[in-house]
Parts: sequence; C-alpha cells; structure tokens
Amino acid sequence: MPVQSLPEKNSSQPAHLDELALAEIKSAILAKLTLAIGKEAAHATKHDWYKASALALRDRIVHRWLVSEKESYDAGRKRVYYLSLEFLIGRLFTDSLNNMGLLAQFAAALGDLGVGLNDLRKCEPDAALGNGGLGRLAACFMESMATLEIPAFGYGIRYDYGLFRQIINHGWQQEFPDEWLSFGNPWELQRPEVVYQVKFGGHVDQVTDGKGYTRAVWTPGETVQAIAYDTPIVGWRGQHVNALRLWSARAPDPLLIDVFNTGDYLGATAHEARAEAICKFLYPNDESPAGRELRLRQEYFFVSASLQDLIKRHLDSDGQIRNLAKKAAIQLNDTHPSLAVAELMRLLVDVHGLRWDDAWQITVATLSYTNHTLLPEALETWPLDLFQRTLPRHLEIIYRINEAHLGLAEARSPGDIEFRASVSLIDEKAGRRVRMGHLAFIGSHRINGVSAMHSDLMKETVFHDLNFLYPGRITNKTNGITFRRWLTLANPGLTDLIRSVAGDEVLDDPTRLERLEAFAGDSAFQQQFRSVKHRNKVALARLIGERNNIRIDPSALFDVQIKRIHEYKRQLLNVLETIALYQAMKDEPNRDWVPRVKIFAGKAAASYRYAKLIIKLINDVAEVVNNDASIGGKLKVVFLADYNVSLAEVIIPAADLSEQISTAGMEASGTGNMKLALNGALTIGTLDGANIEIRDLVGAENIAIFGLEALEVVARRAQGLDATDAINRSPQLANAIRAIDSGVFSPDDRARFASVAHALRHLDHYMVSADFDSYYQAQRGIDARWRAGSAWTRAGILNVARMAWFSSDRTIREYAEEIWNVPTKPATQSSPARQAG
Ligand code: T68
Repeated sequence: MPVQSLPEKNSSQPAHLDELALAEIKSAILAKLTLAIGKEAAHATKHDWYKASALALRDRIVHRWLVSEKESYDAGRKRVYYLSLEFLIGRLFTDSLNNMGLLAQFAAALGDLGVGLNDLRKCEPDAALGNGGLGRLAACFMESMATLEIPAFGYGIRYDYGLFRQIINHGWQQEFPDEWLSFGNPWELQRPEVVYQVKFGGHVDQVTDGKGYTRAVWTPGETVQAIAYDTPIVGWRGQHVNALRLWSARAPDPLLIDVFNTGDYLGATAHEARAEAICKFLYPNDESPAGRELRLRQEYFFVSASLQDLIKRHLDSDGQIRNLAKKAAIQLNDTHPSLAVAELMRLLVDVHGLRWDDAWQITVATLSYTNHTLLPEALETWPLDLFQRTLPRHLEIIYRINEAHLGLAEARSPGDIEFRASVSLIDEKAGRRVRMGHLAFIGSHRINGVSAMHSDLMKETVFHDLNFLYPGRITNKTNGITFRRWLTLANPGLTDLIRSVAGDEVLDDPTRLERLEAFAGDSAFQQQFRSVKHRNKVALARLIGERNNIRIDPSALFDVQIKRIHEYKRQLLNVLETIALYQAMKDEPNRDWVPRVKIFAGKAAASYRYAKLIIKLINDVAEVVNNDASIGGKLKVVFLADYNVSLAEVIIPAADLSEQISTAGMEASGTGNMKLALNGALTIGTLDGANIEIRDLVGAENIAIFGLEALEVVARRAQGLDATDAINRSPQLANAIRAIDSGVFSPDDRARFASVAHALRHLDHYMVSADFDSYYQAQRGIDARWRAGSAWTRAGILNVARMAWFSSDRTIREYAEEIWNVPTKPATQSSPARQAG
C-alpha cells in the first residue's frame, strides 16, 4: 500500500540530529537483528528489519515505563482501569516513534543502514482487536491517558485472531481469519508469572460455620488460566508510559496423560481447546445467538482476571481492601465488562471477607459505565439458564443486589409493579434474562453517554426509570480522538502547514488551531491548504488504482463514507443518491457536473445478511457506473476492501466530504466525523450524535445538515413505515428504486435487490426514503459550494480551526475530573479552550 511520506521534520526532534544518538540507534537496531532475530544485515528481510527496529524502540519505551510505574507506586497514586473487550490500536511503530520524539532519528538511522522506514511501517500488521468506534475510542483513550500522565491500565483479551479480514469476491464480502500474530508481536511482553485462575460452572452451597454464620461456598466445575501480555502505550513526548494488559487463556493441564495413553489423542486435549477458545477470536457485533455462551465466557474471563490483578496490585501497595475506591477507578466500556459488578462483590465478600453493605458501597464508588448505543438489540441480556450454568454464584449475587434495588424502587414508587418490572435486573418479558445494562447502571456511581444528545436520550429512553430511581448518576462525556495519530501522523502535510501559522506549540495545545481562523480567507494560505489536500488525494487515487484497478481523478470531489456497514448508518441512502446522480448525468450528459468519487469502506458483521447485500449493491452500482462511458468519468464509485485503522489513515487526509448520515437518534456519537473534519473535510450529516456538537463549533454555515430530526423520526415511525408518500413526491427516488428493483445493476440476477426495493417502499424503519429528498438537495448544495472554490476551502480551514475541543485529551480530562477523581498533567494552553454547546 503506498503510504504518504513521513514528516521530514518534527518539532519534537532536535533541529540537527545528534550524531552520537544516531550511532547509538544504529547499533541498537543491528544488535537486535543479530541477537534477537538471529540474522546478519546482508540476509535480513524487511520484516526482520522492522522487528529489530521495533525491539530497539521498545527498549527505550520500557525504560520510561519502569520509571512511570515506579513514580506511581511510590506516590501511591490512584489508578484508572479501562476494561474493554475491544482495543482497535492499529499499528504502533510510527505512532510510538512519534510520541517518543524519535521519528526523525530512526528514519535517519535506518536510512544509513539502507532501509526505508516507510517500507518497514508496512510490515506491521494492524492490531484489529475491535469492531469499530467503541474499540478505536478505547485506543485513543489509552494514548490520551498516557499523555495526561494518568497511571492507567487497559484490560482486555489477547485474541489470536482479530476482526476478520474482508475480501470482496464478485462484489460480495467474504470473511477470513486475521492472523495478526503469525509473525510474532514485538511490542508485547509476556508475563508468565502473572497468572490467575478463572472458574466456571459447578454449584454453590450455603455453609454454616461454628459461630452460626452462613456463607456461600462456590465449588466451580472448571478452571481456566489467564496469562498476562503487556503492550506499552506511550504518551505524547514520551513522558509517561502505561500498559495495555491483554489476557490469554489456557487450560491448567495442557495434556491429560492418562487419556493420551489410551490412544485418545483428541480427547486428551479437548479441555484445552475449550479453554483456549476463549481467546481465539474477537466476537463480531450484531452476531446471531449461536455461540453466545462463548461470549459470556469471554466476558467473565477477562473481568475476573482483571479484577483479581488490580486488587492484588492495590493490596501490594496499600494493604487495605477498604481503600480500593480511593486508589482505583474502573471504567466499564459498554456492558461487555458489566459482570465486574457481580465479580467485584464476590471478591470483596467471599474472598476478602467484607460485609455485604460495605462491599456494595466500595463497588459503586469504584465502578463507572459508558454506554455506546441505544439500540435495544445491542444492550446485552443473558438467559437465566445459561447464566446459572456458567456463573451460579454470580447469579445469586445478582439476585441479592436486585432484592435491595427493588426495595428501593418500591419505596420510591410504592405499589407500582410496572416500574419495578422495568428497573429489575431480571427481564421477565421474553423468557427470563439478566439485563447487563441495568447491572452496570446500578453498580456504577456514574453512567455516561458519548455525546450530548445521546446522554439526553439515555435519560429519556433506555434508562428513563433507572435515572428516576438514581437521579444525578447520568452524565455526558462527548467522545474525542487523539490528534497525534489522526492529524500529526496521518497528515504530516497539513500538520506542517498548521505549524507554520500556529507554531510548534500547537502539537501540545490544540486550542492553538484557532489561529488558523485568521488565514481562512487568505488566498495564499488557501492555495497551500488545497495543495496539501491534493497531494493526499493523489496518494489515495494511487492506492485505489492499485487495489481496485479504478482510475480516478484526484481533482474530483472525494466523497467518503467509512464505517461499519449497518442499516442505521445508511450506506443505502448514499447509494441511492449515487444512483440518482448517475441517472441525472445520463439524462443531461452535457451539463457542468461536479466530478465526484464516491468512496466506501467498512465491514459488515458476518451474520448480518442485509448489510452484506448492501455491500454487493455498492459494488454492483460501481460496476455499472464506472464502466459507462456516456457520463465521461464524472462519477466513480469505489468500495475499498478490508477497512482498518491503517486504511483510515490514508483515506481521511484525502477526503473532501464526510458522510455522517445516520438516522437521527441512532448514532451515539461517531468519531470518524471528528477525524474527517479535523483533516479539513466538510460534513454532510443529520442532527445525530456528535454531529450536533460539530455543527455548534464549526458553525452551521460550515456543515451541511439535512433530514428528519430525532423526534420527527419517532413521530413518523409511529405513523407506520410505508414510504409511498415520500416516493410519490420524489421522481428521482422513484426512479432510483425502480432501477434497483428491475435489475439495472444486477443483470445476472434481476431479483437480487428486490428485498431492498421492498424495504425502501414499505418498511422504511431507517427513514432512507423519508430523508432522500432532503439529502439529495443537500448534496446539490455541496456541488454548488464546491464550484465556488475559495468558499469551499475557507469552510474546510474553519473546520480544522474549530476542532480542538474534540481532542480525546479534553474528553479524558473530563473523565478524570468528574468520574475518576484523579489528577492530570496541567493543560498547556495558550488561549481559553472553546466549549461546545
Ligand atoms: C460505537 N459503538 C457507536 N459498538 O456506534 C458510535 N461491539 O456512535 C460511537 O462513536 C462509538 O461507539 C464510540 O463511543 C460501537 O462501536 C461496537 O463496536 C460493538 C457493539 C456491540 C458489541 C461489540
């Protein structure tokens, strides 16, 4: 994959490279090549060089890491634990080099050794241990916590296979395992001595001791071991390093020798396969119920190992279990780790002997929970029988928590059975199930949404009754992104331009981006801004040529929608507009059309058939449009396969238009919207998630808003899902649907998209038809702005200038102050930060 050139200079580097330091780096790399890889320079592959360089860098990071750890320990500082089943960290090589201030040194050292740093960069596989926004947010937060010098651990699972590799075969998505560890992983340090026993199944007895006290004794049926692997996460300027601790699963006995000796070789290792299945692969979201037991085992496995580990650390340094909440803040990233509520209670009561009420007070004071979705199907619930079978003691604990909780509900709203049913930890409606969102809520002192609108909707919808029972717990923490990766590293050209007017200090203080405002109308600056964008577009055009064999014109408008494929994200709306535009071009081929390239990338969950059909539709439309000479190449459609962090780093700096077009009320926040605006793309979007805060900050004139608002969506749905009215009003929409339905894009199987056409006409739950006209008009408004040239560039510059607030450093500061109660490194600020809202 062609990548952009790396920055020639970086303010964190000395102006001239220290010869001594250079020589030291060269010899460190050569030493690793010989002693850790076992190769001579003459026979080393690029991959060998990459690994040797990564190991040489890791040594430098580890030194800082040990210092950070010692300082935190000696000062008895409170630590933050971020529990997440997903960390979508991508590549670490240049990211860590950049943060350590060693990018130029390593580039020069490698250059002297005859190796290109850019080539080595590509040898590193993406660590794709996440599905999408939630996992990437965890990665940005890890970087910001290190930058703000918060002593923190990320806890998750070391999946053998990350999110599946996506291949497009004749337009269809196919999934293959992502073998990201097959060449080893130079960043991680295995900790064979850090092992915890995680137990499952069995039964619970109530045992009365000599003094007449009864306590629960859990006799588990199965034990799995959790082994720690640590990856250092370096903060900006390399001042502080934290660990991402990922757990791998194994059976306590690798081989049942007796069984083996009977000749039953498979039987001798079956229990091992069952244990190791826990860390085999990242569970895709939106998955069918099949195999859900494994998901529950994954959740408990990593929660239990992490809590045992952090309690041990706490006791080693503090000695008093009662002080846990003073020394540890545990953030639950969605409901996936919400078993932490029951597990922490179990550890405090059953293992450490605390009284129930004291344990409960510590649990609530220690835990907090971030919600990432209002979609009911994504709020986890577990059938009682599965829960009972897998975690019998935890079910008892949950019943006891529920008893006190329902008592509170009764006191708050006496005799109100419906209220009690709605807040109960057990859903009695569709078979009895444990509600994990409720569990996380009740066991946390703060519950946050990820954008202002989402947090408000939480109070009005899914957590309405719990919010009534526990007022004041819900708070908002609008998401953010790390500017180090999404601006400095991904877009060195723009970074250099920004530094030329905002000074090098902008790298430490994003509020300095405001200084761009004064240059937004400056024609010389605009010219430079456009030429940076153009260079990035040339790089993307080259990649598209290589990967998809499609020639695109870098001066066309690059219209980008990159995210998971999901009905609520409405890639279908974008495709419909593409078809309508194509038809309009065919009708009037001589009009002065704005040349456009529609760029899509994203994965659909393997079991989400409709989303996979949308991918096929995009590719079928691409096939027809890209090969129709009558439109003179004015419209191109590209689906880039296997979207991941590294691909995003190439697409985002090259985007002109950012598609954030979810059905209003359904996208909790979005973070791609922030990355694209920060890189100078204009947003076309609905009033949904953080789009609203982006509009508030960049100004309504610098963003294109369209479509129904959240309340209007609710009202329209209440009237039914038939969209005949919208279609009758819009000839473009009617024609586009007809083309899909009649097989214009699927001549080999004319009925392929009949279900799509039917949904657009009669089952418009996601308001695709309802919003079409408004979207189409907004897109024509974009055409007009694009033609205006200078005004377009001005709006792009103003978007960059006004994005400082979306730095994940700001988000993490808010978590630190308002949820975790931990100090952060003081902000380097040259002017007052802009506030959203
Ligand atoms: C996303 N959620 C939200 N979920 O959709 C997005 N994995 O609006 C928000 O910006 C982002 O979280 C960060 O807050 C996800 O990415 C998942 O990937 C998911 C859902 C269920 C199970 C596993």
